[in-house]
Amino acid sequence: MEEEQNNSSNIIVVIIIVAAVIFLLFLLFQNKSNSGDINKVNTEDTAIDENTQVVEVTVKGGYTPNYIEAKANTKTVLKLISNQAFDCSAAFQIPALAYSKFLPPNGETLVNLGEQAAGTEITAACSMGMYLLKIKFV
Ligand SMILES: [Cu+2]
Repeated sequence: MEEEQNNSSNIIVVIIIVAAVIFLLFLLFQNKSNSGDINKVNTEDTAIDENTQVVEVTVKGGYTPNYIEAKANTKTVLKLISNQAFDCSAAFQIPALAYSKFLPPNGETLVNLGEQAAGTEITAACSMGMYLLKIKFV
């Protein structure tokens, strides 16, 4: 009798572990397909005209604001304003656009994010992934 109970609780534990693994794989797969939707662009093409939307972020001990909603299907230039950025937020990366730059402690840096479809989310981070910046196109 006791053995039967042990067996059924083992089966429940196995089912929970399998479900957790499937859930994690699902999350991983979802993230991959999302980043695949990002339009690859020349990040150096930072020309700004009247149709360009400029998104401003202050760099100092992280990114402020660290979540921005931007207009979809519009050329978008990210303006990083370093203000006494003597910390690792200056080691700036956008992995999905293969962009990586050491920002000056003071001054402005422009990054072209291109035109992105609604729902696209671009994540930037310091090189250690400690500070995050998300730009969502809506
Ligand atoms: Cu960091």
